[in-house]
Amino acid sequence: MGRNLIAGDIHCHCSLLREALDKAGFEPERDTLYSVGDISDRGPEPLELLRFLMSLPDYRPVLGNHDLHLRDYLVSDILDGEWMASDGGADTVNAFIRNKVSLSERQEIGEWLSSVPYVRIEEKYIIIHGGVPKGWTMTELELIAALRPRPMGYAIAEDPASSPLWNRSYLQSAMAFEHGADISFLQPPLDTEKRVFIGHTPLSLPFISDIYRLAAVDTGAGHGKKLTVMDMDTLEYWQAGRG
Ligand SMILES: [Mn+2]
Repeated sequence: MGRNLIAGDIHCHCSLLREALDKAGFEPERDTLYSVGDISDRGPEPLELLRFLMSLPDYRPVLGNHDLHLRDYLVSDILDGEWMASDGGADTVNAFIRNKVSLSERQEIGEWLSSVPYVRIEEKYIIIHGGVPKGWTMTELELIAALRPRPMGYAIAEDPASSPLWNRSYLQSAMAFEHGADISFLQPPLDTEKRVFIGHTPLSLPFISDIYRLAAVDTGAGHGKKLTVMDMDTLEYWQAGRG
């Protein structure tokens, strides 16, 4: 049996990912790699990263908010203004143009991104980009896990299906609890034995809460800091990058 590893928000840092995976002793033919979303934007190697991830025998991502923008560009030619101006979209789009990515590869990547779920629920793990929205139970998460993003999914900004990609309240509650807040004032832990893995919120170190069954693994690779790869069972982790 191979190991199950999960990467934090990669943000086009293919070299950092490969360095962290090397440190972890990742064996692509044996191990499974998960990621918490936001593979897109901000980093230097968008095409290299997409090609590497799509070549892995067992890669299991979820969508991040940045990935929805890239997917909408590749599938529907939607160039969201805010994404282009301030979220790294312009560099990502330029990389596709500069690298003369063929129409067929562009379609292939778009279709592949369209197959990536918002939420992934497995026997021992739940993987979500942002977190569990307030008031949501396993029932809502299971419904969203069965959905695939609709065409122009990002353009429908109020689409409740995308709210787990943006949520931060679950992490904030878990952190407040670990700092001594009374749990009765906080968003309660999800009623599950599964471990919840999230990204989206850059932290200086991975954050673990046993009460919330939570592991937050974004350590800011998209902001010039570190990329974390974590063993999903032992919670041991390896990092690459500065910061
Ligand atoms: Mn994000």
